[in-house]
Amino acid sequence: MSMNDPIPAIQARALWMRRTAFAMVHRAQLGHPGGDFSAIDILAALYFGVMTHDPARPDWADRDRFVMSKGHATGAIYTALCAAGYFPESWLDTYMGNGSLLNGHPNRNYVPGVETNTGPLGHGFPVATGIAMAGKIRGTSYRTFVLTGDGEQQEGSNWEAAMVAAHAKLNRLTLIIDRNRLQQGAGTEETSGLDPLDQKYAAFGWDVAMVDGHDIAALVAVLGADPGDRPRCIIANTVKGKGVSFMEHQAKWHHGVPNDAQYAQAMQELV
Ligand SMILES: Cc1ncc(C[n+]2csc(CCOP(=O)(O)OP(=O)(O)O)c2C)c(N)n1
Ligand SMILES: [Mg+2]
Repeated sequence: MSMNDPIPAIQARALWMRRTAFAMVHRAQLGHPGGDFSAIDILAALYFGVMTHDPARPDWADRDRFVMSKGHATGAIYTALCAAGYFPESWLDTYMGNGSLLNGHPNRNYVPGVETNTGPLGHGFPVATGIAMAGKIRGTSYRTFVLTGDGEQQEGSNWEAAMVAAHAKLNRLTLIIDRNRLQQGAGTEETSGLDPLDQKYAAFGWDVAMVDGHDIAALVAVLGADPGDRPRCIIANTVKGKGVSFMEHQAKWHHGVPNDAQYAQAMQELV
């Protein structure tokens, strides 16, 4: 089935995802909330406004595929899959606990809806390229979406995928880059600069678009647009920690976890 909820309904999903992801991180005292919050609007737009998928049939052959290449942001992918109905809410309470199916990085053998295991940065995009190539060879119509971090783009394997995807004209492949300008401990541009990312992908033969990564209507429009004849790269300008004042643009919230007072403050702001 195709999910195309109205924009306010998708915004409500994104709010629930932020609150729920932060509750999971608070309970577990583990996680990557900064990167969860920069990605959540993108995932909400994909799962509830763009992709054709059926939570009752995670292995349906014609489903659109989503690969969460920035696999550390499990608060984002698990809340999206749960909200869509891939698994019950009670699973979220077990996040990163002993024996939980919801590990710190997503495992396709445990979690319905996870397309491929991710966590080692630089792997998801090449795998998604293979998924898109298989679809093209078989003449199928599914689309493949993949989300990488921006720091993740420093891994060389991404550029091998970018070359082959353009060479093979994988027009049903869409790469989204979560351009929050921060990686684990510092800014991307002071670590190993990426700009001008748009010109780099254009030079590799990709269609390139820029979008405000927190504008759900704009995300649904650009992600849902007709694929055209080349692979598409969407640079989503985002804010790491988006939605919580003391977390926004702060590298320390990459894998920072809240104490009780910070958690309470965040819940007051996320309304
Ligand atoms: C190959 C590899 N090296 C290092 C790490 C540890 N690590 C996890 S997240 C991260 C920073 C990622 O930054 P970015 O891609 O910008 O993600 P975001 O800002 O969206 O959280 C690092 C270094 C990893 N998971 N994989
Ligand atoms: Mg980043």
